[in-house]
Amino acid sequence: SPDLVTFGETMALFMPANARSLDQMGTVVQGFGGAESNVAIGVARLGGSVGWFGALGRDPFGTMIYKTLRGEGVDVSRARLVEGEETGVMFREQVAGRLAVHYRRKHSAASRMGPEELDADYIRGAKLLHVTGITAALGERALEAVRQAVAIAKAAGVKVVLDPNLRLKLWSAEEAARVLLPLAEQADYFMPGWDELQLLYGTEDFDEAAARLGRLQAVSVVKGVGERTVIVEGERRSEVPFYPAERIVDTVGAGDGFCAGFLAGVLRGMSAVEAVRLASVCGSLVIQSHGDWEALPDWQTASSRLSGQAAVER
Ligand code: KDG
Repeated sequence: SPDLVTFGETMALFMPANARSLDQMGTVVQGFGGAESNVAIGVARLGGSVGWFGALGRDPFGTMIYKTLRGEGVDVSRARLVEGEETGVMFREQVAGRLAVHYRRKHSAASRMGPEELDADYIRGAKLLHVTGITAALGERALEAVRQAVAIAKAAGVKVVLDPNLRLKLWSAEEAARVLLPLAEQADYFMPGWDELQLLYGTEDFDEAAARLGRLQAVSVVKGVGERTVIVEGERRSEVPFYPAERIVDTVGAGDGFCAGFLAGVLRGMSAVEAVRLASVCGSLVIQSHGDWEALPDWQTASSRLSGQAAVER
């Protein structure tokens, strides 16, 4: 098995060119995205061994996603292209400077996923299992798959990473809290954004939230507390400033890039603080260009940023 295993829904993505809104006609850019596959691509580019699985329709979008993931070096041996089913689709647009997302995923192959998608030995053979609140929000059966995957991992000593990835178009903050907080109790790494944690815990007081996190067995990595990341481990707190971005083009995928950098760092044996530094470089590169994962760095690029050397091309 790969060192890191993740699963979820990956969708075709269409965005109008030139920051147009979708109620106007014009040229559209085609790509794809999915939180879990974004993480997988990021880890693979950083030299990590990673597998992604999930159900895709056997249609042009599923094929595009499958081939591209494989080309990026992600193990897709457990992914399925399902005959007669459809790959989910999402659209993104800029409306008055704000990003809006429209999903067409209700009847997708991935939203029908259940525990039968899991290859228990594949999970048992990994070092880390990455799960997100998006997969948990797809439906009862997908949630059951998440719970079973976590149980399989825990029983085998595989570390569990939980990124809540709250998508309020899929469920309410209350539903998310009811499902995700018990999962956080089982996680070894819990990676919420501060905005997400406020919704899950129902508090705007960071000290109160940190005290709750400190009672988890997990190392919690809270992104975006001001311009920094706070790592909470029991009573201990460490802070790492965000790596600066020269310009902000598209923030979607930054959390996944961050997660990829963090997990690649953990797999390389880095401390949590070092892994967050790497994570922050990856997040910063993602927000400086369009798309969820296209700008994710390879190891050489990331490590030269980390060591403060500007990459010189000549
Ligand atoms: O984190 C980025 C994801 O939101 C995006 O790629 C699409 O997985 C996705 C989702 O469900 O919103």
